Amino acid sequence: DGDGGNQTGLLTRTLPKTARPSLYRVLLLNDDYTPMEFVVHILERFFHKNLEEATQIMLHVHQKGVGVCGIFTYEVAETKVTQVVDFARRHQHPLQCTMEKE
Ligand code: TYC
Repeated sequence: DGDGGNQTGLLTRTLPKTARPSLYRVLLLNDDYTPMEFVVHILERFFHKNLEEATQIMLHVHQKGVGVCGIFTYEVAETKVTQVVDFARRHQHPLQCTMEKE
């Protein structure tokens, strides 16, 4: 593996190269009904933010309409979106969470 002949007759070694996975932003969207404390709880529970970080992100979303909760590989991002939306629906809140390629 890695040793190759070429037209020069020299033996060269090919370095193993690992491709980086594509990354995805997980986004929270603002709405008029989901309580602020519930959004803070989501950010603590699913995105491992402390109270200060979670409050900053929640207020950013409240003021600007959208904000980034975290950046993950595809399957992790997809799982976060599902967990957040399921948790919000179980508590009867309309909170929307989505993902986009970085
Ligand atoms: N706008 C909501 C309120 O005033 C709070 C909120 C913040 C809702 C962020 C969703 O992603 C959200 N209660």
